[in-house]
Amino acid sequence: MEYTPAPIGVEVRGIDLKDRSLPADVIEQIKRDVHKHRLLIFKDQGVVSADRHVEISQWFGDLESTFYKHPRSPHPDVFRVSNNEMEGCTNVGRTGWHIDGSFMEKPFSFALYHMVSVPKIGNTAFVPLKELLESLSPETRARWERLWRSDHHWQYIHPLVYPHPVTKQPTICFHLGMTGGFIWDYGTEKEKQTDRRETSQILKEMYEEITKDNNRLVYSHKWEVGDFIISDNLAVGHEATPETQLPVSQVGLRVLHRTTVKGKWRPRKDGQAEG
Ligand SMILES: O=C(O)CCC(=O)C(=O)O
Ligand SMILES: [Fe+2]
Repeated sequence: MEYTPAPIGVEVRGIDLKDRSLPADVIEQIKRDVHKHRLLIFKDQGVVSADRHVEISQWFGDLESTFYKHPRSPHPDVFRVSNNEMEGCTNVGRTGWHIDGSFMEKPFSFALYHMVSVPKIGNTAFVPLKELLESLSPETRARWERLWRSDHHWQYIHPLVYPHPVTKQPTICFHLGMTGGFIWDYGTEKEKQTDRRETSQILKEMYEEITKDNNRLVYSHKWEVGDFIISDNLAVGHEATPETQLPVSQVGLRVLHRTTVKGKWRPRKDGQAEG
């Protein structure tokens, strides 16, 4: 296996994920390195079958699927995303920057993406969340550290900023398009919920911080045939760029297969890796 640094994460060459006899130590290295690099971009993988995609995903734990099962989905645990609604779910990841499963008690730990039909354009954009936090002014960082966030159904309230349960690096649990609101200083006597106006101001501020200085922090991945990406979902934000929705007549068919690995941890301020 050879690693070449990418703007976030690494490109990986010299390994065939389709090979069912990969040695256990190689698999262990991949599992370690996805936390270390956060995005492993495997090149030249050809077409990875849905069954194999699921098997690779299971190296990381049990799978969990919360999405709409499109009739063309090749496996119950494979989310099929497309620019043609006959082929897969459209408009996925277009409501704003997010991590997958931010609305759950335990957001997904990993997401694995494979573009089985590559369009001319239609990038997925990624942002490293530790670097995002480190790029904030001390005042903004201090404000974000005081915020807790709820999903759009007000089911789970998570700290916005917390230590990643495995790497202990600071990270963010968020979804700019599916947030019910924020609570300042949750659990203290200063606790105060944001109203709709303040909620949208905070979401706008987060958007501006992610995309500031002409997207300095953003890595926009241009998909090539054979790309297979494993991401440490808790450490990296992402969004589907607007071009992902361009019609087949203009950019060709786009079909993305995605799996998600069940989260093991509730985000916690104290970084304890437990329920
Ligand atoms: O279509 C894409 O590029 C990404 C969509 C997305 O957010 C996801 O699959 O989780
Ligand atoms: Fe997503």
